[in-house]
Amino acid sequence: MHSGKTSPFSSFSPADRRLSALYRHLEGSSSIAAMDSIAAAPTSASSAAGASVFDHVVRGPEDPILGVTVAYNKDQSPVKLNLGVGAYRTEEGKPLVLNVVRRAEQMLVNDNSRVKEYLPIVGLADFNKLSAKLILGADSPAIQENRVTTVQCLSGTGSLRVGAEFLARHYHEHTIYIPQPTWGNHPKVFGFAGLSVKSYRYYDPATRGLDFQGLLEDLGSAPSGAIVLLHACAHNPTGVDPTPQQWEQIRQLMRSKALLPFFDSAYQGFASGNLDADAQSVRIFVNDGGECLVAQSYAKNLGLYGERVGALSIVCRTADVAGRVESQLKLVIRPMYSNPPLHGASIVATILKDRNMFQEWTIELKAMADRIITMRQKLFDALCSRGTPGDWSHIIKQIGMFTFTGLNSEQVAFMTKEYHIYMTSDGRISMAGLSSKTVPHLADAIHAAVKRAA
Ligand code: KET
Repeated sequence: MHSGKTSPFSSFSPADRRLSALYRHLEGSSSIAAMDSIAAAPTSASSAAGASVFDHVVRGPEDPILGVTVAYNKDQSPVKLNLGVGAYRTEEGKPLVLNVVRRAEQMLVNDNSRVKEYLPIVGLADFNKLSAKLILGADSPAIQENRVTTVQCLSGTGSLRVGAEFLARHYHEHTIYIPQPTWGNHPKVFGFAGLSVKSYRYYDPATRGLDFQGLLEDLGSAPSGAIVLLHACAHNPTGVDPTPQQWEQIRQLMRSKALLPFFDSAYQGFASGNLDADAQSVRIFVNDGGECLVAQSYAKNLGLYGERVGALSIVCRTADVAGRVESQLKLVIRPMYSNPPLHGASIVATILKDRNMFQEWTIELKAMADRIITMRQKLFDALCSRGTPGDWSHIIKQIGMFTFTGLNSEQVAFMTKEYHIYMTSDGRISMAGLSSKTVPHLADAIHAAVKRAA
């Protein structure tokens, strides 16, 4: 929870408001180092010839997630293992391009009628329609009533950011509640957009499960109208999701207090292997007729990481409101990046619009989800067979791409130094980066780290 202290930024330009919001969020947190590099001011104008006008710039820290890959790439060890970033690897440890994606790309390349003109500001129309259908369901009343506006954005992150910028400009309440813990980029995405970031209790380290009581209490005492960030499924980093009954209770509480849901859907299909099942949380909120925002990413479920394909949908009360909201989203997007890239969205639209290709995708997606589940079992078994102290059943209970191991930052540092295993310092491991061959190495490392501390 954050205190109400005032920030050092006293003027009111939009840039200052953003810095101020970010300052309030970072204050007292370990990310304060990041702030240093923003707040440092030049001590004097560079007068000497050759001195850089950027001499005052302080080196910023590496990103807590993407920086793990930077460190991994520098390691020369043949046994090194990257379990940091959430990126799917095959049993051979290689990145995977889905067959259905290769097929779609081939079709696009062979189609000589295709040109490279700019897309509209809101992106590819087909892609937007199909993305809304994918997350809300083909029979969604909100879609049928034309009260959803969808804009193509730069993957999940860009969709969150565009949504945040829109809310900062056009929504009356500027406080957003994010789960504790959450994806490390959330506070920065929302803070830099000018929103004030607070957290709600989510994970209970004692049970390694949901702190449902804490969640209800914190959302129950949030100011009416506040924005609430919800992970649609496969919560990152904990792998802990509310049950359908708990979702229903969250919905009732949020609607009774007019809290605005902002769903982050980065793992649709990865939690259960089923696209519809993983969209249930969003659908129960949309089916009650209320409003919400949804950021979708195709990075993981279609393996389109570097293509940066995603969508922001805003579900409104009426078609008229949705039309006006879209007109304002265009004004947010145009000065940011003008319009989104064509290739990735064309791949997605090609697959979503063809029944056979869609079917092929669901099979490949299920195979990825199943391989991750198999890795959970193998790691759990490997720790049991080593007699590693502690209860490791959370490895098989948690869902999605990650296991939140409960290992502390010292144990993680030990595993990196002695075993060349790379992961985020909060003890999260990407199960998608693991293979049958590398499970024993990871289990040895965890075993040694735990025994060492005992
Ligand atoms: N939301 C969540 C919850 C999330 O885990 C990620 C990515 C994103 C959004 C953004 O994904 P995009 O590539 O912009 O579509 N998470 C992984 C990668 C990263 O940190 O960028 C990760 O946690 O490893």
